[in-house]
Amino acid sequence: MRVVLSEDHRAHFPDGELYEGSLVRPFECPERWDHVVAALDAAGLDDRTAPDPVDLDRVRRVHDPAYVDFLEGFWDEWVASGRTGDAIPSMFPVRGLQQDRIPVEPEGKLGYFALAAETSITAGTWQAASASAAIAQTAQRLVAGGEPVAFGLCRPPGHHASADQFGGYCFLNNAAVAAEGFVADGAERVAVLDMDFHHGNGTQSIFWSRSDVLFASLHGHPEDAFPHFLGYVDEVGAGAGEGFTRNYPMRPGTAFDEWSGALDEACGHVAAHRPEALVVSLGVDAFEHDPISFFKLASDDFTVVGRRIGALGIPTVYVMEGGYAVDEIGINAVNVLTGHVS
Ligand code: SP5
Ligand code: ZN
Repeated sequence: MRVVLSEDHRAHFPDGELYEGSLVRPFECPERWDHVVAALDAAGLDDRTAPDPVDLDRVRRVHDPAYVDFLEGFWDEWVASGRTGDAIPSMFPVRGLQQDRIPVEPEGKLGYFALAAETSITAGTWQAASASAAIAQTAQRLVAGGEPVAFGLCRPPGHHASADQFGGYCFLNNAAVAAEGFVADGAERVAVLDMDFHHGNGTQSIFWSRSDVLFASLHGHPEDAFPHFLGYVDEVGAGAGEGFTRNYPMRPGTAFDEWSGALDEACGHVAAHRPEALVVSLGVDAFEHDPISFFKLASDDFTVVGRRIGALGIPTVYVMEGGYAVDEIGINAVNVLTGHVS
């Protein structure tokens, strides 16, 4: 299996994450990447490729140009305005406020493009986020070129990022970039299967009104879990996209027997779509010991997940998303990959 990865991710590591009233060391940390690489090594998955330079024209097919410009240039604006600490959003264009003017003042601009306050922008955020999108693009290109499966070791993750908002540790939506890459290359039908513990609100919103890209997500119920405001079962898409979004919210304590039933249903929808390519948002925070999540999947269960997805027989790009039990993130992610090809 081809693996695409880059050291550029290290450029993004905020000083703190706003968590339950404190600034804590971010759960989404660079060692996550190291543990995945170590597990890839141990499994003999050593066919490694560096990403090609990011193709921003293709990124702009799923993200607003003004948002891409914001991500690229904001740190310099922040510093030029006299700020010295990481850029933490704190005020948002919520109900009753205007959404049709982009503030010029950096604190306003930051909040305009943010959906959560736990995610900061730092000096290296654009370097890491654009490299992460480039990894997804390169993995997509490999599969479009005939590879049956490729793994993009993306960091930072992407599935919470919408067309014009960052948050949930995400900046550019790597899965959406990969899926749209297949469309740009001529695919008529693509599917995104999101197995991260958290609902992929960004990916869902990007493809909400479209029938060509099916989106299916398994996640903690929004009544119980981040991102709180999306991911209910009655969200099925709109207009031409009606029926092409499928959500499987599950309750605290959900173990593999129930979770795998939802996976089977989601895979049924994926197969019925007859996609030419599949993108998997590979979060492994459904793991039983994840520090911020509440499902009960064991490490061995992830092998079964990969086998189930591999059995679809669809050319597949895996992109790394969440997973915060750092010591086990590698084995859990690699179990999915080895399951896929077994
Ligand atoms: C990509 C990804 O997995 N992003 C997740 C972002 C979650 N950020 C907010 C976390 C808030 C967690 N609250 C859980 C309380 C458990 N005691
Ligand atoms: Zn997650």
